[in-house]
Amino acid sequence: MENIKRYLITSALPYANGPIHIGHLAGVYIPSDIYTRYFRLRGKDVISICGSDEHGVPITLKARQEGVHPQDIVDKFHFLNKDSFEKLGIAFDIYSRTSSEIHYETASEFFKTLYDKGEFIEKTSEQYYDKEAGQFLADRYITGTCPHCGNENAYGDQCENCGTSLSPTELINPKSKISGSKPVLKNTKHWYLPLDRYAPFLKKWILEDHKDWKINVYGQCKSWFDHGLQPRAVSRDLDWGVPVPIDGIKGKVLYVWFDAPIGYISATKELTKDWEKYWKDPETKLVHFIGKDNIVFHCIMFPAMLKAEGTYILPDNVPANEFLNLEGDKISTSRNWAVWLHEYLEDFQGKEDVLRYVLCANAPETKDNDFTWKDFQTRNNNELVAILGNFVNRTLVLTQKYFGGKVPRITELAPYDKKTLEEISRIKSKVEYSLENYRFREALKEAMDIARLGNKYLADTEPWKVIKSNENRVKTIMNISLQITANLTILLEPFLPFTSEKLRNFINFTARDWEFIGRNDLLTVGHQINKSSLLFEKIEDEAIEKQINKLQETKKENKEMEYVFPPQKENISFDEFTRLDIRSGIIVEAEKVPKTQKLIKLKIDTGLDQRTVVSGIAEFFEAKNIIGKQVSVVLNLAPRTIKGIESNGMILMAEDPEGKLVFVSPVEKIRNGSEIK
Ligand code: B3M
Ligand code: ZN
Repeated sequence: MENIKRYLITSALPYANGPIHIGHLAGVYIPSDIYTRYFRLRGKDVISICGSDEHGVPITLKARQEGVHPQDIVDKFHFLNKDSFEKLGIAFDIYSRTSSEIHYETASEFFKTLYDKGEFIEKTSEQYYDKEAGQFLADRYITGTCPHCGNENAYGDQCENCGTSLSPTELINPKSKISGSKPVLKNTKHWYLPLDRYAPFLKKWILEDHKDWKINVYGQCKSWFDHGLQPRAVSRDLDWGVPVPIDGIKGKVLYVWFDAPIGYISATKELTKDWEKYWKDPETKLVHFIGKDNIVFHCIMFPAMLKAEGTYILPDNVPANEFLNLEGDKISTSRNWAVWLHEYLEDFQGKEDVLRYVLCANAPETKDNDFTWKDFQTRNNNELVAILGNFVNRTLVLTQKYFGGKVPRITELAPYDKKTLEEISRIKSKVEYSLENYRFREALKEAMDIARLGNKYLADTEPWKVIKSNENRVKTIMNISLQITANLTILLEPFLPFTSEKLRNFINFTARDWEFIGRNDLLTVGHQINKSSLLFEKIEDEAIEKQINKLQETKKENKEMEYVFPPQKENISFDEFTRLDIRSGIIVEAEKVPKTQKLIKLKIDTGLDQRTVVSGIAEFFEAKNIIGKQVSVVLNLAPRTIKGIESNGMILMAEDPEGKLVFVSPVEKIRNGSEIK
């Protein structure tokens, strides 16, 4: 750790228009928290910055849909997300928000500095304007037909059907999402950050000076350079956001991706009066934790802004993760296809570290990965319970049983004992290397190797057998096992802070200094450990089935929502309708038609007669269960022979998108033969 005096760690500011889900956690917040906790344990000067990203079109759209003010939306999710992060042990030093006053001041000042330095290009261009709503339309406020695939619900910036990125003027039959009217093109002035002007600097800074960046990040930046950087608008025609701080300018705000990264700076200002030490001293190491969809903003746009402003440091690394999927499908807020953190905390109280463990072990560090509830259960039961929990439990129980909970004295160290103790330091170095290179999955696995080491040591030395013949030997074995346990409390803290705390209480141990790892005298002879309980409990199938059923329900709801009902048929005249003769009737007999899946032969009392009707409802109804049911019957349908049976008429059924059939019948009992019209 060359001349680094302090660490400034930022985590992507989640949009305050929805809850936090496991994709956010695996991609950004768990790696960031592990990294922060590690350097804190090493006694470094570390600050971890996060907060809500509260501007941007999605928030205004959601507010409009819900008929509330954007501030109501961001207030709801700012506090929900802040609370959820705290409960998961994500230890930010501050969780601020970009609707704060200090952010408005900081972002406005930042913009003004660049504006006064003449860093922006001013450009007037034609943009869609909604005359009815009296406002310009941001890309997401315009829908129309995609010129590439004909999707009629393409957005002004992208067609989600074929993935093509679009500009609003490419849309066929553009419509405003605000008033539904056809927008008109109108001139409007905006300010642009000339990214092309900073390309030479950015290319050298990344492609030459940061070859150490993760390949997925480095590769994406390279492709942006290969395509050539273009000036990027830093203002928008919106009324929700940081107003453009130029005299006489109204109804324009800073583009959300200009103001949000400045949120890191304003949050730091809010946290400490020494904020400039962190943001302007080259001996600060700045690391941005983000998801891959934010790479261009954190590696190109924000560094260009910082460079143009001239007094800030640039990030040392941006270890972006890829995406986490859920049960084989993309996580999606709009389709409610997610495991929401606040719901997890409700359903799995006391199991915060299980989620931290699984999401770290499965983190999409170099490629997209998949979260399944089965894997969640397996890792808890086969790793946390069976390895870590088992080792700790045996160590503590045997120490209580044989030595009344007091740390026994080592009498004589065998070569195997020495080798085991030496292994701890070797593992510690590997964990350090992995953590400092943002390889958190690897670091966690290596940290768990200490629990594997302890488990193997106990299995090999079998103190429960040796106690009968050689108590002194068992004293040595249990002392070493307790030292391993004490090492684990420090080593695991970055990953599993709740478990580490619990374990420290079990062994009545308070040290939290990373440098202590590797020592075999952390617990002195005679030290009294406390009563303990199980570190982890098995997760049973029903807990997992409940979650999987919840997702199945969501899938079904999505299918229903996504289902496009067939359009209305052509109009018919009233005379045509009156030619239909529909009566109320009762099913008096019903029997399945042999050798068919779907058919039931019905005898219906229509009030005029008793007639046979063959109906394709056998997949939904047992013949015997529908006898006596009141139905609506079309009498004057020309007779048809179905499977050799003459069917005279048809009963009315309703069919839903999944093909489920239900009877259509007058809600009250009524005489057979009553006309339905
Ligand atoms: N609000 C996160 C996202 O794209 C975005 C990050 C801002 S960090 C300055 O979901
Ligand atoms: Zn398309």
